[in-house]
Amino acid sequence: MFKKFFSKREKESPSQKEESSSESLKPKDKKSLFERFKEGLSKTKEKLSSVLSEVFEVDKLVDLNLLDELEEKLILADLGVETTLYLLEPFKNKVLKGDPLTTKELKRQLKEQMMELLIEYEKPFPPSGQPAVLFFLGVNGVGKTTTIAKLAKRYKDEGKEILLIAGDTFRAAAIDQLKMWGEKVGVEVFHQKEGTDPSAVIYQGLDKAIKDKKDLVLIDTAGRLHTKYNLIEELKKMHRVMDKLIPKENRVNILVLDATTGQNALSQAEHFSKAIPIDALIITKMDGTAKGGIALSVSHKFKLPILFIGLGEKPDDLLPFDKKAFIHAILPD
Ligand SMILES: Nc1nc2c(ncn2[C@@H]2O[C@H](COP(=O)(O)OP(=O)(O)OP(=O)(O)O)[C@@H](O)[C@H]2O)c(=O)[nH]1
Ligand SMILES: [Mg+2]
Repeated sequence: MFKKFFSKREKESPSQKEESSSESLKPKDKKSLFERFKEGLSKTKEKLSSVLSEVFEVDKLVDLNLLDELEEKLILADLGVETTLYLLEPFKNKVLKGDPLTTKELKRQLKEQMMELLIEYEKPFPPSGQPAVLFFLGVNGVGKTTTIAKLAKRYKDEGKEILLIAGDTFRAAAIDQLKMWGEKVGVEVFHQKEGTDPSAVIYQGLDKAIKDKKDLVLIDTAGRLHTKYNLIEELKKMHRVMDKLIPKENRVNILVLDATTGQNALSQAEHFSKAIPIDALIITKMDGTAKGGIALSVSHKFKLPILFIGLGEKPDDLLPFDKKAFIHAILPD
């Protein structure tokens, strides 16, 4: 399987290669992806639709009162103050100038602006290096380990040789959890004892991945640490260790955020981006919350693309982020 996968890729032109390496970010089946977004995001949709339908109920001319009302509702749907004001500013200016604007047109333009606000991931994902390395960070409980398992399954199914590194040495159960997922999904896990320096585990794991010619390495980290070190310093150290072995262009630092925490996700993004450069986001637990608007807020504020969203606990419940499907799911026509 592995050999077949590579002999096929060797014959491809560079542009074909690039296309196939970012294949997993492309919706494989538009219709089912759309349906799954709709189902998974139903709580956010209900909230947004119920608040917005009052505003958009009848097609009438927009005035400042209506925009104030809309402002309040978008903030309640967890788009955050900054993003909401940014979205509504052009409409306020229009109304203040006395230009006619209907609620129907407002809704259409609002959706268009939401699309522009969501940053696209422009590079191939995962990177094409051997190995490509995905480094996961985020506070405890956001879903890092589960997301790693879901992605490991996804890329194993595509024929990639994968290694997981148990860089969360904070507690034995975290190592066991990753080992359990490794067995379930059928991928190798590199681990050391609880309490080992996570940077050392990462170094040894990456060294092994290079020797074993793995295609893809996914590194789990802890949202907290034992000791004297603080988390930020420890993450910086892990980053320096990766610098020694893997070129930057072959690595993606992924911040995992839990949608149910709403605006708190913004302070997490701020906190972690002080440690290392964040390249992209994965937002989990979108299925359990009406706070899906956080995706717009965090992507806008930190100019970060969202790679995937988590819509459940099972290995297949991770979908590539499709901004059109997302906006349509939370704000249907
Ligand atoms: N509903 C739902 N639950 C999820 C999703 N992603 C993760 N979870 C659940 O969230 C809980 C925490 O997930 P973990 O993967 O252990 O989180 P973690 O970030 O690794 O946590 P620590 O190891 O403590 O730092 C688990 O019960 C997961 O099943 C999701 O997209 N939807
Ligand atoms: Mg974990």
